This record gives sequence, structure tokens and C-alpha cells, in this order.
Amino acid sequence: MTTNNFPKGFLWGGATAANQLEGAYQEGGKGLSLPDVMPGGKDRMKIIASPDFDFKIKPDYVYPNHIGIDHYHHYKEDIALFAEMGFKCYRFSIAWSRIFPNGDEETPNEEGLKFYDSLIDECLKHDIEPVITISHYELPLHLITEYGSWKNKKLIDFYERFARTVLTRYQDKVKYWMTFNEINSAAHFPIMSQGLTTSNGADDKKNIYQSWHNQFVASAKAVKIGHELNPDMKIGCMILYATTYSYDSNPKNQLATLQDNQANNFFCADVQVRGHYPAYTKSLLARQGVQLSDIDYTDGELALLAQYPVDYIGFSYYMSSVVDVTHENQETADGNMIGGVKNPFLKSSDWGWQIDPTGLRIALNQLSDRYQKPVFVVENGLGAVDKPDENHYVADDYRIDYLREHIEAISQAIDDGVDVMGYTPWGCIDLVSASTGEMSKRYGFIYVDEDDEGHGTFKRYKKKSFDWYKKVISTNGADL
Ligand code: BGP
Repeated sequence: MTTNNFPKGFLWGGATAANQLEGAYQEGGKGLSLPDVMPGGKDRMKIIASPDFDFKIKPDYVYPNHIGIDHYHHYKEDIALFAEMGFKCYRFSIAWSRIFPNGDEETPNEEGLKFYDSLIDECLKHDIEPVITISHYELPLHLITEYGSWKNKKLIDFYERFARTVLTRYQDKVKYWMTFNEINSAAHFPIMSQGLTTSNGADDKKNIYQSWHNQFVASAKAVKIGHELNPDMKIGCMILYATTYSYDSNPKNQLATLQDNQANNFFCADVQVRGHYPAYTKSLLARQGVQLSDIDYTDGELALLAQYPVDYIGFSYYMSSVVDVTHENQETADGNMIGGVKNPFLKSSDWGWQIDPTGLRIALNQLSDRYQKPVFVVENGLGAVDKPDENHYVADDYRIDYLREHIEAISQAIDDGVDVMGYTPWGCIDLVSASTGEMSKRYGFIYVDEDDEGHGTFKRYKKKSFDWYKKVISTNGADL
């Protein structure tokens, strides 16, 4: 299909997160962070959700995030490859634990900042616009073990110091920022974005809402700092979005779908974009056994939320979801935190995530209609088991098909009138999976020779999708 409606300046690129690719977990003065104690393997989520999980490194587990893809030592090569594909932007995150190793220091670790100075300069050298997630699933461990993580208001100050440090340092170099990765994912897995698990209070829902409130305030402070430093900065929220369908026309399922959307897709963005808690907050909390009076908030904090909403809506989109509260024993689907009932109209990835490009067009329309602000698809992609040939070449036509269909959906949404800023497919270079901690779940245009135990040559090889995406960017989406 050819299409040529992508606006001039559309931000084509790719996305990663520090903890999933940098490795070098004890170099450059970096402190331990949450992913450093998350073991690899299919049971990763189960292990960290267990009431006995103690946030300690154990000799009998493998810790893939310690090594990542050793991007810390390969970043020049990796960015050169992104430049070769023609990336206009590169979304990455700054590891909090490199800048404030324990999270609560007064002064930043200069060596950590130097690494990002070089990374950012390397991007700029290649005319690649950096797009930075300030906090992407990577809390300094000390903030969890010592302070109980985001349910503690002290984290607002620690985050503010971290955000101020990097926003100030890069105020003239970096225009696009996001405050928290997939902030709403805590509805299902509070450990990733809030550092809360069963062993430190995730079972009590009020801790999750308190953590969100604290994060909303922290996010508003980052927006304030950023805009005061440089009014041209664009600072967005970042939510996990799964277009959510009702199983059928039964009004009970329709209502449940509406409520599911409020709880899982919209709640956080409603606060961060509109600057106030939505009218349904009380009933949403009540459905989870939480009272407004359980939450510690001040008028000053609410004023801050109102004054400093985000500039755009960044979101990840991998799949859609189906809600059914009227039938028992429905077959369920796996998913990016949220699965839902299996949708008979959709195919699934190797990991059971249901592939739905039309759902992306719907997502873009829904977010744009609701918020009337630009939207940015900052994650999308297909996790697959790639099989390289003897020359390490991966003919990943399945990935090309997935991406092509999703780019077509974006193009259609642009025709629908949606203001889409850009597209940064996830894991543009193979990296460690967030949910399984494995290398074998690959998303990249670039193959990294490394196995689930972190063994390999770490050499980079271009996949078939590399040349395909290069062509897409060079034609500004006209040739898919
Ligand atoms: C999102 C996260 C990413 C990333 C992606 C793919 O939820 O923001 O960090 O990992 O999902 O998920 P996974 O790695 O589990 O396949």
C-alpha cells in the first residue's frame, strides 16, 4: 500500500529503556535498581509478585538486566545503525540509578550524567532528536527498601531532584520528554512503575492510588521545571493503551467495558492531561474498596496538577482487549499486563498477544477525541522468536507485516484528523524483555547475538526489517 499523508517532520524512530539494554549495572557509579533484582525467565512476574519476594539478588537465578545488550559500551555503534535507518528520533530512558545511585542523594553522580551527555551528543551528531522517558520501570532499589517506594511522599522530592537535574542539563539539547513510562500499568502490575508488590503493600489498593497521586504530583513538577527552563519543551505522559471492546451488545458488558476503560486506560491520563481528577474517581475507587479519605493529598498539590498538565499523550499499543462479565469460563488471552477474553477475530503473537491494527486506529481516535492534544505512538511492535540463518540474517517478514499494518492504521487515523506526532516501535534493537527477562522475545530491526543467559558475541546484525523500515522512513511512510 502507498500512502503519503504523514506530515512533514513526523517523528519516525524507535524506542528502548535503559534497564533493558544498557547492562553495565555496576559501572560508572550506578546503584542497584529494581530490574537488577528481577530474575529472568518465564516465571519472572510470578516470582516478583510473590509475598516472599525480598528484592535481593540470589545466586541461583539469572539476571539478564545486569548485562542487557551491553549498550553502555556499544551505544555509538547502535546509534550509527539507527542513523543508517534514517531515524528522526530515538526514544530512550535515563537510568535514575546512574544519576542518583540510591535515589536520595543530594548531588548527582557526574559519571552517570557523562554517559548521557555522550549518548545525547551521539544522537545529535546524527540529526536524531532524543525523546527521553525520565523514569522507565527503573527505580533505585534503595527507594523501595528504605522508603517503601512511591506510596511514600518523599519520593516526590527525590524524583523532582532527578528530573530537575536532567531537564536542566539537557534543556538546550532535548525537546521531547515523558515523565513516567506506562504509569497506568500499576492497575495490573504495580511493581513495574510503582515498585510495589505483594511483599510491600500492593495488595492494599489504597497504596496504588496513593502512589499514583504522588507520581501525578511529581510529573506536574517535572512539567513545571521543564517549561520554566525552556518553554519549547514538550513533556508528555506515557500510558499503556489497550483498545477495549465489549464482548457483545449486552448492556452489562457495555457498562463493564466503560468502567474497564476508566480504570485501565484513562484514569491516569485524565489526571495528567486535564489537570484534575475525573468525576468518576470516587466510584472507581469505591469499586476497589478505597475511599477518597484514604488518600493523602493537599489543595496545593491539586493546584499543581491543574497548572501543569502534560503537552501530549505518549502511549504504547501492542494489542486490544475484550471485556465480558456475563459468561463464565470464557477462553482468555495473554497480553501486555492485560489479557482479557479471547477475540475470535484476531490472530495472536508467539506470546498470545492479540494482533489488532484496527485497534490502533481506534486508540488514536479515542485519545485524540478525549484529550484534544497531540498523540505519539511511542511503543508498538511484535515480540517474536527470530531464527537467524548461518549468516545471522533474520528474514522477519512477520514483523514487517505487523509493522506495516500498524503504520497503515496510523495513516488512516491521520486521515481521520488525528494529530499524530510520531512513531517509535519498541525494541528497535533486540533487548531484554520486560515481562520475561529473556532475550529470545525479540522486537528489533537489529539482531543481537546473545542468548537468555546473557551469552553470545553481542554482535549486531541487520534483519530484513532493517532495510524495510529504512525505506519507510526515507519515503515518509509513502512506501510500505
Ligand atoms: C511495555 C514496556 C516496555 C517493553 C514492552 C514489551 O509494557 O513499556 O518496557 O518491554 O512493553 O513488553 P515485553 O518486553 O514484556 O515483551
